[in-house]
Amino acid sequence: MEKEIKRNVSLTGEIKFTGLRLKEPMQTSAGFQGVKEALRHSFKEMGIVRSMNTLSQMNQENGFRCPSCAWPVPEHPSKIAEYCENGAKALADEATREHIGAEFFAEHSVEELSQLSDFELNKLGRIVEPMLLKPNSIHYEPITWQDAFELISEELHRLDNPNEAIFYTSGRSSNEAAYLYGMFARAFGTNNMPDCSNMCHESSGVALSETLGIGKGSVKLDDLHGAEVILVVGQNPGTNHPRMLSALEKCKKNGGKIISINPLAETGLVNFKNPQSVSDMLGNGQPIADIHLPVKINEDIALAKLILKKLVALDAKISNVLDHEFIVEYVDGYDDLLKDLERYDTESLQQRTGVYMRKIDKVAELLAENSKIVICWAMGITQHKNAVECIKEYVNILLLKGAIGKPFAGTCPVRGHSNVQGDRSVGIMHYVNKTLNNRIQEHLNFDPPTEKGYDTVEAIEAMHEKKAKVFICLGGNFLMAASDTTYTAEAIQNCDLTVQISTKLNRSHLVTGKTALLLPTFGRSEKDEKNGELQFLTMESSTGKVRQSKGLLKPASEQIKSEPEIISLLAHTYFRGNHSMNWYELGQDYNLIRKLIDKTVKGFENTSEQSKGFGYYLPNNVRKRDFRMLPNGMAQLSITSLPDHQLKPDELLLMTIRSHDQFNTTIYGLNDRYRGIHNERRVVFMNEKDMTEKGLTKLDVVNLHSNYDGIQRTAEKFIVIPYEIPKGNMAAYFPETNLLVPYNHFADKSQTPISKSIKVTVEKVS
Ligand SMILES: Nc1nc2c(c(=O)[nH]1)N[C@H]1C(S)=C(S)[C@@H](COP(=O)(O)OP(=O)(O)OC[C@H]3O[C@@H](n4cnc5c(=O)[nH]c(N)nc54)[C@H](O)[C@@H]3O)O[C@H]1N2
Ligand SMILES: Nc1nc2c(c(=O)[nH]1)N[C@H]1C(S)=C(S)[C@@H](COP(=O)(O)OP(=O)(O)OC[C@H]3O[C@@H](n4cnc5c(=O)[nH]c(N)nc54)[C@H](O)[C@@H]3O)O[C@H]1N2
Ligand SMILES: [Mo]
Repeated sequence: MEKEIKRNVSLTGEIKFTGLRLKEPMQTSAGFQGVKEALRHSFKEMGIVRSMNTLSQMNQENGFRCPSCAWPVPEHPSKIAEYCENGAKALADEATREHIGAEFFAEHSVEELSQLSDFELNKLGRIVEPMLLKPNSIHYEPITWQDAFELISEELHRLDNPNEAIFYTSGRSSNEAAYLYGMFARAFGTNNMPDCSNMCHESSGVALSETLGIGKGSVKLDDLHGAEVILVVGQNPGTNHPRMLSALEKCKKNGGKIISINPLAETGLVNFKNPQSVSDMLGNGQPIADIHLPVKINEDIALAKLILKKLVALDAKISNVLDHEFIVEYVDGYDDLLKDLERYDTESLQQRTGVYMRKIDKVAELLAENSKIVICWAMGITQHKNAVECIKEYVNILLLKGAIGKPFAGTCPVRGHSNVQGDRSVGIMHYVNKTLNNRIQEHLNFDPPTEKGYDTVEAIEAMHEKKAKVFICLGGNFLMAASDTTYTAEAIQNCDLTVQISTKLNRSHLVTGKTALLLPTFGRSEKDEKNGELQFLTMESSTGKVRQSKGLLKPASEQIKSEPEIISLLAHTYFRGNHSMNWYELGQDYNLIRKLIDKTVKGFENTSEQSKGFGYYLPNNVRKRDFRMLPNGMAQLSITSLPDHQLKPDELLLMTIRSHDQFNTTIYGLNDRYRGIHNERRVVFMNEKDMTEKGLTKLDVVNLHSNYDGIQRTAEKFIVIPYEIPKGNMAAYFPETNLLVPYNHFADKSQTPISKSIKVTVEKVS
C-alpha cells in the first residue's frame, strides 16, 4: 500500500481582483454585438475556418445540438444563425485548440494548479489523455485506459456494499451515455445517482409531479409563439437561454404580452435585438417585457397569492375570469384554496412583494382577460427553501385559468444543461422508478436495487461520514457546483477513489480522493466513429423532444474516448462477462443502446429512426389533460404558506447568479456586460439604501458571512456595486459564493440547496 499524503490544495485559487471597469448596464441584448462577441470567442479558441464551418452546423437538421442550454430548436431553424452568443462560446470552449496532457501535468502539480482561478483553469484547454493521481503524489501521471478501468473495477469490487459507491451525472451527457451509466450503477447494485438536477430543477420535478402528475413542462415551442400572456419568472433568458428571446419576440408579434417577475430588470427582457433578423439588428431592438415586477427575493408566493386573490375577486364581478368548467372537471382543492386565500390581506401581501399595487393590478387584469397563459421559470424559483411551494403557487394560477393541457398554455420550467431532461428520462435518478425497474428485469435480465439512493446533498454527507468511498462523475464540476465548498471538499477528500470523466480541467480534478483518475472524453461537436461507422447521439430538449446530434470536428486527440465507450469498457472490465448484458458491444454501436432504451424507457420508440431530422416528442399526459397519474385522477391546487427567513437586523438575502460570461462553473471570461461589469467577478450588487445603512460606498471591499446553526461561513473580498435591486436583497456570482451556502439547508422535498436566498452579513474590509 502506498503511503498517502495530504495535499495542500486551494478551494478558491488565489483571491485577487482582476481590474474592474464599470459601465452602465445595457439596455438591449444580442444583436450585432452578440454575434460579434460570439465570433470573437470562437475565432480565438478555434480559428476562423473551423469556427465558421462548425457554427453553421450547430442546431441544424443534420448537425449537432448546442452544448449550452436545453432550449428547443424550431422546426425550421434560421439558416443565418440558429445559435446564440453563449452557445457559440460553449462551442468555442470545448473546441479550443489548447490541449493538456502528460507533459503538462508532470510540470504542474495539483497544488500549484489549484492556486489558479476557475477562469484560468478552464483556459488551459482540453485534457487529451487519461491521467492518474496516486495517493502519495501531487502530480498526475499518464495511465493506459485498460489500467484505469482495472483500477476502478478493483476499487468497486473491494467495497463492502455497493452503496459505498456514488455515480454523479452532469446534464451534458447524451441519452445513450446516461442510459449506460445509469444501468451500470444499477447492475453494480446502487441507486446512488445524484445529478445536477438535484441542484437545479428538482424542485420543479417534485412540484409538477405532485400537482399535474408529470415532472416535466407541458408546453411545446409553438405554444409560446401563440400564447396571449407569458410570465417569465426567476429567469435571465438574455444570458442563459438567449434563443428563448426569439420565441418571446414571436409571441409579441402575434399580439401576446410578456411579464417579467424578477428582482432584477435583466437585459434582454427589457430590450432585445434578434440576430436572425437583419432589420432588428439595424434598429433599436424590441422591448420584450410589457410589465416588469421587481419582486423581492423569495416573495413570489406573496405575489402569486395576491394575483390569485385579485383573480378571484374579478371572477365574482365578471364572467369567465376563472375557467369553472375546467376546474369542475379536472381540478381538486378549489374550495379549500379559496378559503385559504381569504386568510391573507391584500396590503400585507403587497408590502412583502415590494412591487407597486398598480403594476400587480395590471398583471391581474391581463390574466383575467386572457386564458392562453404560459408560465416559464428557472433558478430564481427553484433554489429556495420553499421552492416546491413557490412553483405550486404559480401552478395554482394556471389551474384556475384552465391554462393547462390546451394549445398556447401551460408550464415551462426552462431547463439548464442541454440534456439534463434526457438524462432523467433515461434513468439517471436517485429514487426508485418501479416501472423502469420492472422493465429492466424483463428486458435487461438483472435485478435492479430497490432501495432509494443518495441525491447530491446526501452524497456529500455520505462521503463526509466515510460511508461512501468511490465517487465517479460523468461530467460536471461537483466540488464547485455543490453548496458549502469547504464541507464538500472535505467530503470528496475522504474518498478512496474519485473518477472524473471530463473534457476540460476544473477544480474537481485538483481537490480529489486519495487516488484520482481523469478520463478525457469527447465534446458534443466532435465526430464519433466506431469501426468505420459514424455514430450519432440523442438529446431531449426542454420541451421533451428527442433529436439526433452528430459531431463534425476531429476529436481533440486520438487518445480520448466517447462517454458511451468509456462506460461500456468500465462495465465490461468490472463484470468480465459475468452479466446478462453485453456491455462491450453497446459501446461499439450506439444503435444497440437506443434499442435497449426503447424497450426499457417509457415513451421512447424506434429512437434511431424517429430522432432523425427534427426528432419526436415524448408522450406527455398533461398535454392531454390526463391526470390519472395523480392519486384521485385530478390536478391538484395547493395551499402554501409564506416564507419566514427570520433575518437578523444586519442580515440581507443574497442570491447567487450567473454572469454573462460563464456556463455554471466554467468561466469563459470576466465580463458581465449586460449588467455593466467588465473584467471582474468578485462583485456584490447592493441596493443603495442598504449601502448607506451599512456605511458603504461604491467600490468598497467587503467580506460576506453567512451564519447558520452557529457556524460562520465566509467568502472574502467582493467589490460593492450599487445596483437596481430591491432593498434587503443582494446578488453575487456563483461559484465564488458557494462557500456561503450551508450544505444542510435546502428546499423542502426536493433538497435543492438554497442558493438564491442565503442570509448574509456584510463586513467592510477596505
Ligand atoms: N450562458 C449560460 N447559459 C446557461 C447557464 C450558464 O451558466 N450560462 N446555465 C444553464 C443552467 S444549468 C441553468 S439551470 C440555467 C439557469 O438559468 P437562470 O435561472 O436564468 O440562471 P441564474 O443566473 O441563476 O438566474 C436566476 C434569475 O432569477 C432571478 N431571481 C433570483 N431570486 C429570485 C426570486 O426569489 N424570485 C424571482 N422571481 N426571481 C429571482 C435572478 O435575478 C436571475 O435573473 O441556465 C442554463 N443556461
Ligand atoms: N450557488 C449556486 N450554485 C449552483 C447554482 C446556482 O445558481 N448557484 N446552479 C446549480 C445548477 S442549476 C447546476 S445545473 C449545477 C451545475 O453543476 P455541474 O453540471 O456539475 O457543473 P458544470 O459547471 O456545468 O460542469 C462543467 C464541467 O463539465 C465538464 N464537461 C463539459 N462538457 C462535457 C461533456 O460533454 N462531457 C463530459 N463528460 N464532461 C463535460 C467539463 O470538465 C467542465 O469543467 O450547479 C449548481 N450550483
Ligand atoms: Mo442547472
